[in-house]
Amino acid sequence: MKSTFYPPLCFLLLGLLPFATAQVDISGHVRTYDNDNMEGVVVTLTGPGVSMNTQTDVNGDYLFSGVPENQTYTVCVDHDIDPLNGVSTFDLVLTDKHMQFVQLFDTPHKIICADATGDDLVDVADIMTMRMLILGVITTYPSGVPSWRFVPADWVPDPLNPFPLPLPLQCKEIIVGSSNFTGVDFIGDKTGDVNGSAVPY
Ligand SMILES: [Ca+2]
Ligand SMILES: [Ca+2]
Repeated sequence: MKSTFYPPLCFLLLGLLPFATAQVDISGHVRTYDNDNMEGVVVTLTGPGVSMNTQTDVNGDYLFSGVPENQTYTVCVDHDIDPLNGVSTFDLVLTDKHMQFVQLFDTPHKIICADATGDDLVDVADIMTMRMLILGVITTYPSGVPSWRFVPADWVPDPLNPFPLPLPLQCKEIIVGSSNFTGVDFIGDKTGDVNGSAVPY
């Protein structure tokens, strides 16, 4: 009697499916140095064959879903809007006091904020730049300095000199395994605002 082999149906179906890579989620949070959540910050994720972007929500949180596992990725943040946000003559006074060693900034993040010219120094040129911005002589910071500069939240700067900022600027490289990757957090420093009066939007 002739016999015929019929492979199990599930094997046949598996043969029709494309190769599927397991996927994970990558998430994080963006805030100011004084813990205000930052909404609307553009977050990008790049890696082998992957380029995604999203924005932080009202709680400062972001999420990338369905990212292929076991890859190295770069997460970057950007929020280059409203350069004048939070910048007033009081910031000039405080920056001058820091420069004169009369009243030093109490966090290295304020030193980053004060460097309006982006040359990794806080000096009179920064005060002049802030003043020109307040007066409307300029509408953006020189040398491509963005309105907000971001550093990874787990970065530990020298409290007296946070420069140079960690590379790649405004980004963090992460090695993702087979589990969800959480806590890719950033701190935003508003250029020209050394007393935290900028609105964190
Ligand atoms: Ca400077
Ligand atoms: Ca201010």
